[in-house]
Amino acid sequence: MVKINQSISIYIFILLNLSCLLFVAVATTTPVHLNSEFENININNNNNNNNNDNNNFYYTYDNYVTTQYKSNTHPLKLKSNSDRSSSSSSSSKKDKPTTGSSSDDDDVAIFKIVQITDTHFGEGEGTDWGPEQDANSTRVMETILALEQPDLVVFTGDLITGNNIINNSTDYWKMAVGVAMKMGIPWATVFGNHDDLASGVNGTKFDLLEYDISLGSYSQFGPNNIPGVSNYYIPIYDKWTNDIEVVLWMFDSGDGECPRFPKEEKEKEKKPNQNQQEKEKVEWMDPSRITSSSSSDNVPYLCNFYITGNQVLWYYQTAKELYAGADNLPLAFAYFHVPIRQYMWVWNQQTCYGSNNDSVACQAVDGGLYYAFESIGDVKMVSVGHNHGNDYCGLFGSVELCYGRHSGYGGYGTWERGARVIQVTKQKGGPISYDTWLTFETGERLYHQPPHHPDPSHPQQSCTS
Ligand SMILES: *[C@@H]1O[C@H](CO)[C@@H](O)[C@H](O)[C@H]1NC(C)=O
Ligand SMILES: *[C@@H]1O[C@H](CO)[C@@H](O)[C@H](O)[C@H]1NC(C)=O
Ligand SMILES: *[C@@H]1O[C@H](CO)[C@@H](O)[C@H](O)[C@H]1NC(C)=O
Ligand SMILES: *[C@@H]1O[C@H](CO)[C@@H](O)[C@H](O)[C@H]1NC(C)=O
Ligand SMILES: CC(=O)N[C@H]1CO[C@H](CO)[C@@H](O)[C@@H]1O
Repeated sequence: MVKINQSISIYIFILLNLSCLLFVAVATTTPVHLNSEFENININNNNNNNNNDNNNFYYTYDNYVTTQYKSNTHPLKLKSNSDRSSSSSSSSKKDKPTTGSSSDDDDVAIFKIVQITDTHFGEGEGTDWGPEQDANSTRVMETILALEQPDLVVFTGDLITGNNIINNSTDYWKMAVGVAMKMGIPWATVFGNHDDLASGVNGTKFDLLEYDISLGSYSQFGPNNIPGVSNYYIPIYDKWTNDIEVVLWMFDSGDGECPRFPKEEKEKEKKPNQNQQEKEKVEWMDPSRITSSSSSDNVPYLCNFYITGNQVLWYYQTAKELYAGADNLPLAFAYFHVPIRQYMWVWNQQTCYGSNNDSVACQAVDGGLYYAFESIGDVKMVSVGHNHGNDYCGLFGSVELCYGRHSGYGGYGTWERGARVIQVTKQKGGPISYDTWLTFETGERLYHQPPHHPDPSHPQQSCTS
């Protein structure tokens, strides 16, 4: 690993906090090189005898894209009730609240997403309570997915507790996504901080994503040269025009282990009392240490401990390209695991809806994602996991920041398990809108979460860890 010295770390920190300014630069200059995190990192150094850290390398995201793993490409589309009843006889209309009041089933199309978060399968491997806990999490998903019959399930991280798993991470991964898989419901995943900490084989993020894709998911490998692995987007198409109506932006919020390092390798790198400064750096990965079975893919992935400026730049540029020439921006949502710090600010400053029974354990550094959302203007709602006691939504600027609902019996907390649902509704030729609610394992739905007004005497000052 290349050591980034402290002065450079501070420099990086300052640059990242100037991300607003960087976006102004992004908007006005081409080509774009946001290289601050990668200065003094020599990407092509496979030769250990030539360990020169001082070659500047300008790293742009569009150099390398992993293509050998074929995600599910069957297009996801908004569907009308008649599309549903012809494809599935069990789907009952009364379970699907619609915002439209159209008398014609074919004039309204809907897309429903259930967010499952923090199931923590495998937490109790080798215990007597572990299998029961996992069976409980499976039951929660079975209940909620049978009730909601969504068009997509998004898993927002901590599907497994990798750090407690000895050998078979992929088996637990399959338990997590298996309910959706068995029910024939499309699914996609992003990583949390516990998904890649397993010992032994098949436990790295790279392995898990490869496995997830092999099972038929809509997950994708992000570009190889931006930090993290699960950085991608999913387009959802209009039923009538085939235009992209909805975009889901998926981000790898990092932490845990590095994408391709098994735990044993990474343990050697860990220092006691890893301080904030060290956490803020982006680490280099030496391809010679990759032990994944997929090491034929010759470009490494980088570690990350938050959503970095380069991931933000990837979003910004990809969105610009995707939307170039479009009359209207699609409606977009973003999913990731660890909240950005605007979650803390929105609870401090705005009336929010729902509970904050944890503090907000937000990302230690702001890579500028929120400002990029505002700048592009497509993302109207973000939903995360990570803090099991939190399920609130609050409007910060023009972006609704929401938590999902702890879905698993794994992980801390005994708050009633549930899931957040987002339902998009479009009238034929008309506007598109969305609703969100919580559905619990009891089958109850909560459409209007209780308001919480800001308490200026007790603001949360910084992200808890
Ligand atoms: C499993 O769920 C049942 C019913 O909610 C509960 O009583 C039990 O304690 C749970 N067991 C574990 C290990 O989570
Ligand atoms: C894990 O795998 C290793 C090597 O394949 C094996 O020696 C060990 O017995 C396994 N442990 C468990 C708990 O299955
Ligand atoms: C690792 O994954 C491969 C391919 O998915 C599988 O054949 C193998 O059994 C897995 N190994 C373990 C120990 O789970
Ligand atoms: C994973 O391995 C452990 C230890 O061998 C075993 O007890 C457990 O049943 C396995 N889990 C699955 C899902 O196969
Ligand atoms: C167990 C617990 O602390 N519950 C609280 C969670 O947050 C809601 C909303 O702020 C409170 O009403 C609960 O008492």
